[in-house]
Amino acid sequence: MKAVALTRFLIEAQRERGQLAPDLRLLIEIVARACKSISHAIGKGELGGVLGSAGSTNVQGEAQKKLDVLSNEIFLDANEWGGHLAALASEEMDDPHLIPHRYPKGNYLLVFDPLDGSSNIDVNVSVGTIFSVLRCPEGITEPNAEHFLQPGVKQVAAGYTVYGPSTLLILTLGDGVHQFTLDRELGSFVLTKRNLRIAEDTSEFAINMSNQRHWEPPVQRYIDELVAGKTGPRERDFNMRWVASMVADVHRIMTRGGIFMYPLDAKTRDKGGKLRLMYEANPMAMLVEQAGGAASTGRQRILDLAPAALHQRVPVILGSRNEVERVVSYHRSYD
Ligand code: AHM
Ligand code: MG
Repeated sequence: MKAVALTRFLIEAQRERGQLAPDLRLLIEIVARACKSISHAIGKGELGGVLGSAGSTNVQGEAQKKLDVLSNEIFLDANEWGGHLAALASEEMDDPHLIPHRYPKGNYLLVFDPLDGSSNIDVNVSVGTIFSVLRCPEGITEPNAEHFLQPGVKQVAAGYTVYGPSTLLILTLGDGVHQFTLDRELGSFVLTKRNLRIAEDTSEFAINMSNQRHWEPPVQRYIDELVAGKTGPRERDFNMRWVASMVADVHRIMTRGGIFMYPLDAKTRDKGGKLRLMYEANPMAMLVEQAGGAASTGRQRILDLAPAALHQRVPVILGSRNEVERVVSYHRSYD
């Protein structure tokens, strides 16, 4: 079978299924190109002089790595001139970035985490980029943060790239989830899996166990039952994996099922959780639901949340549907 490059996949989606506006196709192609540049910079590692701290902090008070800053710049440079965007917002910028006046403005808003899992960069473990595409409200030419505050159900596309042993792009345009692998020689993303599906059941979970003492009772109960194994109420053994890069942990679930949790706990309660709604939870929730899984805060479907702030944090529980529903039912019985 002939390899299908991302460009062809997008053109066919536009032509055959009529589901893709030309400016959205351009947007996805430009995002993919930016991800290729990030992949290239990461691949150079120590030789590129890009490892280590940038000596600055972002809006959330987190220390920025050189690659956080570089990846953010790559995204801005790539996306400014195409005429497809009205503005961009990212984990690394306090406020939305408007398209400079010298370029035409488009109909979409792009929200992204340029380099997720950046604590893993210096130890050569997988990191990634997460992005979400929203429509700019009609008649708005100078969008501000408020115009980005749309619930996740309004996303028109979402995706992530994993910079691992190979670089993968996982994409949804609201019609299933598809995987592309970067062919480094050709410099293009090639379709390698259509319609990823997350198994409804699983025996694998991902959570930072060092936070156990801080969890709420429903999460304590759920994890206690899993680690009790064959002799516990679940009557089987569960395995645990935690890469500490959301993209890598979610990608494992996309590939072979599982449940990923960054629940509310005593450490993050004041902030509302650890992970960010707009550029981490929402795009991942859209992808997971499109692949047949579920995504909840424990109390609410993530995609239904009405965001109150650009950098808002939320608890995240996502993956295999039956496990997510079980955790949600435990929350219900304690609340
Ligand atoms: P980042 O966007 O600053 O990299 O933080 C988000 C990351 C996620 O990728 C990951 O799930 C989590 O933080 C890891 O947290 P922990 O350090 O508790 O393992
Ligand atoms: Mg992140």
